[in-house]
Amino acid sequence: MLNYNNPQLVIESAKAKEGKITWRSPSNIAIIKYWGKHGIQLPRNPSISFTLENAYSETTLAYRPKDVDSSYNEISMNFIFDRNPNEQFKNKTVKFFESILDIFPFLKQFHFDITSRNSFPHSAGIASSASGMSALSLCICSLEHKYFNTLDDDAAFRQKASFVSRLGSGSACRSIYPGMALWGESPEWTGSSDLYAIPVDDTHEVFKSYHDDILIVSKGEKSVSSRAGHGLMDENIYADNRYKQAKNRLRNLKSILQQGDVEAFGKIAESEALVLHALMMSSNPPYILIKPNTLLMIEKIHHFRKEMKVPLYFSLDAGPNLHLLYPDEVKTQVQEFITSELLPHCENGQWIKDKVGRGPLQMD
Ligand code: 2P0
Repeated sequence: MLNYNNPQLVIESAKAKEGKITWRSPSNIAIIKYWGKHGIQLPRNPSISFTLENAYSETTLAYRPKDVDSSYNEISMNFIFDRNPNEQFKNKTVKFFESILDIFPFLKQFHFDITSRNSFPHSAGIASSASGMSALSLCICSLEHKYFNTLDDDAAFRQKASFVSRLGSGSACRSIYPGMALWGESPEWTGSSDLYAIPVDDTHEVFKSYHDDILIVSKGEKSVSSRAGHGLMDENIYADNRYKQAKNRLRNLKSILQQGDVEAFGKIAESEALVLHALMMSSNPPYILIKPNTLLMIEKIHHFRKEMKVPLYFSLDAGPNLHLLYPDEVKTQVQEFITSELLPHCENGQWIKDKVGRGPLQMD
């Protein structure tokens, strides 16, 4: 089993200097969903996603050697989110740093000032743990490389960044790669692993410029967190069949992606979204994250697809907002439909035009 624990990664105190590292890392939308986990952030089934372009987090990790009189046993940091100190994010990040000290013992040697922002509007109901945790993990891996010259090879760097991101938030491990990424062991995909995501680049051209427009149905805080939602899968009576279904779908998806079959792809994406929410509704206690306007727009999308014969399909994350998936060649027609038919049902008419992206970028 891959083990990144390394007690050697300690910096000679005379060599520790101050500096900063910035990464921009995108969110992603799962086509086959990860829902249910075990052990230390291990998925119950493999998942695959599109990495997005315009919905991203940008995180700066500023570091300086700790003062001589401060404790070397504690993580020391401030966390600024959207220009304001954020205690909730700070506490979450301190816990995350503590959980990866065996991998990065040098994290105890610095004080950190972490500054982060999202490109998408604050609390727009867009999953930010994938972009936020992947951006932070990339910064930490860059810091390791800076001091120890360990991660020169791009594939090794990304694999470690994906492994570390997974420990912060499962879905974050897929954001490390451009295009599409697969997380979880799947016999058809060579090199796939439960420990990190791998890039999926042998897809048909049509999927390399796919659109994912995000329609904001509600910006409100979710009533049940994803962490709690994953936990409820342990007692869900449909869980075993669900895990089997996801594995089978991933098997079928390989040829669909290679052949560019947008209809078969869309059918799977839509069913995955509905199954995800059905699992929530069949949890104990049950809960519902979609809103009346989510359903209203789903009906309009189905009607438009049938009448116009356009391969427009939807997905959903763990929330009420709709992700509209479609190939570039129908962009004009679909965006006209969104503007005239769907935006009136969005909160403040808000939407984010997004598409398959280039993956994370180092900014400095
Ligand atoms: C996914 N989601 O595959 C699924 C589908 C949301 C809907 O993984 O507890 O924030 O941090 O590992 O990754 C969201 O849950 O959960 C998620 P943790 P995460 O994208």
